[in-house]
Amino acid sequence: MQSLEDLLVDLDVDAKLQHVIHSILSASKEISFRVGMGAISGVHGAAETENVQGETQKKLDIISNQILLDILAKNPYVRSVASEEEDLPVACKSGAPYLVAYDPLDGSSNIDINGQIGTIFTILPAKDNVEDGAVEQYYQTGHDQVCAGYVLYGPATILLIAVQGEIHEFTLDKINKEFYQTKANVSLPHGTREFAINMANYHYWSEFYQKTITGLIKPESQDKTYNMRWNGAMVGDVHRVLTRGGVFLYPSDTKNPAQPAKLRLLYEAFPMAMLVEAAGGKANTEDGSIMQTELSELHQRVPVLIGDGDLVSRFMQS
Ligand code: P6P
Repeated sequence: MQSLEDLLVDLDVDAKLQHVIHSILSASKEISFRVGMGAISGVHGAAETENVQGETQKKLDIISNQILLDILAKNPYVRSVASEEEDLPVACKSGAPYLVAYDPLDGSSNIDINGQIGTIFTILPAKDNVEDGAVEQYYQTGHDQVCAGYVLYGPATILLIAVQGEIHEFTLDKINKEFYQTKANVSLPHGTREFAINMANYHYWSEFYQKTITGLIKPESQDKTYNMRWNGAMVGDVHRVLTRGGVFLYPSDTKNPAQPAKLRLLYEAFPMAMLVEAAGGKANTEDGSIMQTELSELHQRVPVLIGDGDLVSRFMQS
């Protein structure tokens, strides 16, 4: 089986970008170990702090964020890092070519129930006409990403990475701590009748969404109805969509008028959009392509419709 190192060389990925990718994955191996130890490592439960999102931070959120920060701050090719757990970007190596943005532990409410959680990351080119640590470094579009991926901490630790227009799956050998390719050129299966959405928000959706979801589950004819899955962690739901098809939806809602959308554009929607489009799927906000959307605020939130193109189109209100 091919190692990640060999794949990056075969794809002629810029050597400095390879170095940044290896730093992120080195951190993910440490996070995978900590997560795998569960409560024994004393990292379950909530910390006494809130992040910029106003969410109570889990101890493992903070630990994972610090592991990534420590490693990336030492990488000579990283100019700045942005994290879900940091209010502002952290300036690293002045003049370095790349930015890294990540959600260190997506789905952290699943930690204490031994559910799926994961690290989602994206790598963007740094800008020379902007201060190294400025938020404006990240005011780019999804198409500007040079690499994106996630590391899913489940029964296996699995990496999905999109780079040079390709998307590949790797699995961590926990004995020799190397990632080996387990799926080349991942392709999203089409026609799967499965959707992921938090149905508890039903009464806060637009009428269009209510009708469209009802249309999927109303038993007009048994072979036309859909099944539902909801993981509570985007990383787990998107991995299922990339593996067996279907669609993941987090539409806007009126539950909290101050926050109509939940998922973050920079370190959730952008990387997942790059992965899913590389696999032949579609990734939209309610206004259009995620990859064509330009970030205008570091922790900006957007509605997300991602997966099988036919299903994504069905949820786009023309
Ligand atoms: P809900 C996790 O906190 C997250 O950001 C995504 O990973 C996940 O899909 C969503 O929020 C879960 O939201 O409505 O189930 O709490």
